[in-house]
Parts: sequence; C-alpha cells; structure tokens
Amino acid sequence: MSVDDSANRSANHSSANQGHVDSRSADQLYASEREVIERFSFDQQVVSVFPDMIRRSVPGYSSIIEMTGVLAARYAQPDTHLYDLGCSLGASSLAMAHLVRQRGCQIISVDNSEPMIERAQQLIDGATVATPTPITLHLADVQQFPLQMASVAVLNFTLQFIASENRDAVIERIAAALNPGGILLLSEKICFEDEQEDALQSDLHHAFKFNNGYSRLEISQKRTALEDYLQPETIEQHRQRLLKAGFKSVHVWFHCFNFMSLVAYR
Ligand code: GEK
Repeated sequence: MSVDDSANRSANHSSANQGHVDSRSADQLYASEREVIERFSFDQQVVSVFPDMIRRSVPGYSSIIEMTGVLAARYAQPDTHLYDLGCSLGASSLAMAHLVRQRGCQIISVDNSEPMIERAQQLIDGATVATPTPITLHLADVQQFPLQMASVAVLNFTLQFIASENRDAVIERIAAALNPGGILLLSEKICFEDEQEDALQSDLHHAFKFNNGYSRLEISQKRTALEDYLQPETIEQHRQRLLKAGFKSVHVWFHCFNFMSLVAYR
C-alpha cells in the first residue's frame, strides 16, 4: 500500500467516524515516513491525539474503561483510596468517579507525563456532571508514589512501560497498600510463549489497527518506536508475580488477541 492509499484510508476512516473523532485530534503522528524513529514518549503531541490513538490501537479499550468503573463500584470500600496508576487523561478515574458511591472514597490518579496530567486536569475541571467520588491528580512516578488504605488499584496499560526488573516491586507495593477484599485491575499488552501463537495474535492486532484506519507504514513506524519501551509479558508471568506478591486469586476477565485485563483479589 502506498502512502497516498493510506492517506485515503485515513480520510475515509475519519469521515466514517465523524461522531467520535474530532479531526483536530485524529492520530496521524506516524502517517508520514520518518528518517529516524525515536523512542515513543508521552509528550504534548501524543497527548493531543491520545483518546483517538488508544481507542484505535487497543482492542476493547472502551469496554475495559467502562468495566473498570463497574468493578471499582463493586469492590470499593468506604473511606479508602482508589488508585489510577498511569492515569493518562483520566479515563479510568472518571469511569470510577461516576460509579463509585461508597462514603468517603477518594480517587488518586498518578502519571509521570506532565502534559498528560495538565490535560487530564483540564478535562476533569471542565466536566459538566459532578461525580459522587472526587479525583485528585498527581505528577509522579508510580514506582515511588506513596500508596495506602486502598480498596481498588488500577494499572491499565502502565506496567508494560516499567522496566521488567522493577515490576515485582510495583506489584508488591500495591499488594501491601490494598485492604483485605480489595482488588487490582491490571490491563496489559501480552505476548505468548508459543512463537506461532505470538505471531498470529500480533498479526491479528495489526489487522485490527489497519481496519481502524492506520496504514501499514503507521503500524510499522509506531511498532519501531515502542520496540524497546513497551515490553509485554505472558499471562502466566503476570499471574505468578501477583500470587507471589500476596494476591489470593487472579482472574482474566477480558482477552482479545494480545491484550488482556485481569482482576487480582487481595
Ligand atoms: C487509560 N491508564 O486511559 N509512572 C507514572 N506513569 C507512567 C509511568 C510511571 N513510571 N510509566 C508510564 N506512565 C490509561 C492509559 S497509557 C497506555 C495508560 C498506552 C504513564 C504514561 O505517561 C502514560 O500516560 C500511561 O502510563 C500509559 O486507561 O498509551 O498504551
């Protein structure tokens, strides 16, 4: 497919989705050929297209956000903290804020990208409907941010960006902060031990992106930008880490191609 073809495809996609995608915020960051592809970063450019980018790149993203609210509403305990770790623009925080009605809960949302936090604050300040549970945003690294008195913790597509050798510590700190009966929701891009399955699931993910209007060039350039940054693990690696950290049980509640979300019970 030529770059011109891909431009047509993106244009068709945009018009087909006029109800959802504001043309100013359509993700075209990797649409033109780049001489040098730098490592992906959550900078101002990414922030300006983020809702479109994540919805067209992560199978089931909208359902995962919606169910984050549903699960949080079930497991939130009165007078506790609900953490959204790697909150980006606060989609999971807002889903929880609308549905959690237990007395005295606070949503504490953390991200280490300054442009993300600034934009998230604008979106939360501009929300027209008051939420039953308040949200506070923090510019910080989830690896150091103090966690306590939690009933719900959310890591929606964040752990995958933390260096593999530091992931045990992140999960252990969350386990230590969660009250008995609390939960961790962990959503991740995953890989598969079996090489053939891994290649097939990755191919299906690329087909999903292509179907959402990304050209082969965009898919390939974004993949290169993420190569050393986003490091997926298998479901079994996640499960073993969670059990080792003290979670009682781990259930996968969403799985599509090489993306999954699980709930770990404390
Ligand atoms: C959503 N949860 O919309 N500390 C804090 N934030 C971090 C760190 C870190 N060490 N590393 C990465 N981030 C969101 C989507 S996006 C997923 C999460 C994606 C932040 C990073 O700045 C970015 O905002 C977020 O984690 C990952 O449900 O884009 O694939």
